Amino acid sequence: MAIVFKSPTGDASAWQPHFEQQIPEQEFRVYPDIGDPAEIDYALIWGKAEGFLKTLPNLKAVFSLGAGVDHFDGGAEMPEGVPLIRMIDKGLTWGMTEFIVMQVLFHHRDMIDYREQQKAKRWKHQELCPPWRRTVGIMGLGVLGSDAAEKLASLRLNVVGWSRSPKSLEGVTCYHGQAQFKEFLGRCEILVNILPLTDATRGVLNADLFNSLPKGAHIINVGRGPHLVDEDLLAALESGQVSAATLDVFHKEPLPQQHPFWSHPRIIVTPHAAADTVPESSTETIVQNIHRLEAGEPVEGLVDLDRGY
Ligand code: NDP
Ligand code: OXD
Repeated sequence: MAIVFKSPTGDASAWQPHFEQQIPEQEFRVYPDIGDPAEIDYALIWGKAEGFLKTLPNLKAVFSLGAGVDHFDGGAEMPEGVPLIRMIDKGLTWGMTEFIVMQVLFHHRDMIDYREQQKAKRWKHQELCPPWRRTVGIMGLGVLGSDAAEKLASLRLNVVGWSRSPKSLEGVTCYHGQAQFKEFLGRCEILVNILPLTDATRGVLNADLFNSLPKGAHIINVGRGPHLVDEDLLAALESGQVSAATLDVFHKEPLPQQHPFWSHPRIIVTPHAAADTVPESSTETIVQNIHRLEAGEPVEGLVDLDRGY
């Protein structure tokens, strides 16, 4: 019985001791040294699986090492009948909330202007906006978006959120579905995108969306690069419809050297660093799910491959 770890960026040695301690009956193997493929029960995957999963004849489940599962190409990588389970990890959730809160406050408190003013050695006090007069919108009220929304609401910001199905969150006005999308957007002075990348959400951050926001809105994209139509954002910044943006994710990562986002004065670029899965805490959730699977119980974070998240 063995678990195989495959990730182009993750450090297997950071995970191995936690698996060996928490589930010693499963040998921890690191791709490509997988031994006999027939002995592999579970796969821990980040990045493209590149056909590997279909070479494991007795695979019981696949665990994504991240919350996003877009790298599984809509399930094309998955062997028939094997469940795909996404990452739900308190370390990842709290890390994402930290990043979103930090960036929302950065935009709310005019830091992008102060950054430019400092470069020009200009002393100018921007007019303060009390938090209850600032509306922040969160697109995606799942595990990550809902935690961030509630924490932002606790700072007395006026928080609205949007999801596919109806939600009820303390201190947050919740909208759902296409029918309520425009009404939601019309309120968002700072808009955070934390949607999963699916056929339904690709390109959602486009000219039409920007034009539906209050003039001068700020954008924070921590979902995925292909949510954003890059040239539409540049045009919206040029016209002043969008005032500034924080971008953590990109169509191509690393962001190519010649990309205009790097040097744009109104864009903050971070290298897909908003939040990381924490091996220590996430091993616990994976192991709990393995025990649930073995007991025939429902798992947490089961991906609906038709829906794409
Ligand atoms: P969840 O599956 O828990 O939540 C997804 C949310 O998006 C749900 O509220 C869902 O609605 C909503 N949603 C999905 N499709 C639509 C749609 N078509 N219209 C409206 N709402 C929709 O995901 P997580 O919160 O765990 O993660 C979200 C994403 O964050 C990941 O997929 C990943 O891309 C990104 N991420 C980025 C990181 C970074 O470092 N930048 C780190 C980790 C994750 P409903 O609740 O109704 O299903
Ligand atoms: C994730 C990510 O999806 O880190 O977890 O992007």
